[in-house]
Amino acid sequence: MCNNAHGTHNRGWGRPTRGEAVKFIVTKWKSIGGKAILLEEGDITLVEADAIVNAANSRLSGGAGVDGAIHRAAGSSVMTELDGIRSRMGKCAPGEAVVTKAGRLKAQYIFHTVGPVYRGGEEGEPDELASCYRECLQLAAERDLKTIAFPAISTGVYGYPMDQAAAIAVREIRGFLDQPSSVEEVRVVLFGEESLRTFKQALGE
Ligand code: AR6
Repeated sequence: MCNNAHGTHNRGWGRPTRGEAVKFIVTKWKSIGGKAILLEEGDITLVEADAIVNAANSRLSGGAGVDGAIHRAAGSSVMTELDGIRSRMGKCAPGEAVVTKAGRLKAQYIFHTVGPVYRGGEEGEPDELASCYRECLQLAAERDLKTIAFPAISTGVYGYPMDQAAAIAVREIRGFLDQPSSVEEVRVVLFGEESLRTFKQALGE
């Protein structure tokens, strides 16, 4: 096991450390302070973390992909809470995030963030996607949370190329973990081996 600063290691753990979602923990990266990024393949709704990030839409109205799966798994209390948020603040812009409790998920909170729709990459999408990660990590730190799980925001219905999205995600998470905060572990939960491979490359494996 490689625990050197900014090192990575592969370890074929046959079972997850927590929860049942994760088939395999493939890569663990540790910052100088011992904080970790875990890349995992599985269903994020089954992951245990203090906060789980949802890839939502601006209307916060639920949808397909991760959004649909999270609402189904968490139950209707989450949409009821979002209804209240929506009536107070209207739409949630790309790059921003709102917080609800997590219903039946094994988490305290869901951070609903709105990724950019990919339109070629020159209309501010990289900044918006980076902001999604930063905002959610900041929300976790403000709540003194230790663990947070992200899906690959914008890489499904919103069409962001996985390699570009992975590079942004890894850069933002690493940058955040290099600063002092309560957050000790960031899990990126990916659907499919191809996504996992791409994130692994972004992590420098
Ligand atoms: N666990 C982990 N990853 C998942 C899961 C899951 N259960 N389900 C899908 N993915 P997407 P977006 C992966 O489309 O691109 C919704 O309709 C998926 O393979 O969920 O940000 C919203 O309401 C992909 O790599 O989110 C919005 O309208 C990644 O998660 C819109 O989709 C993100 O795919 C948001 O689109």
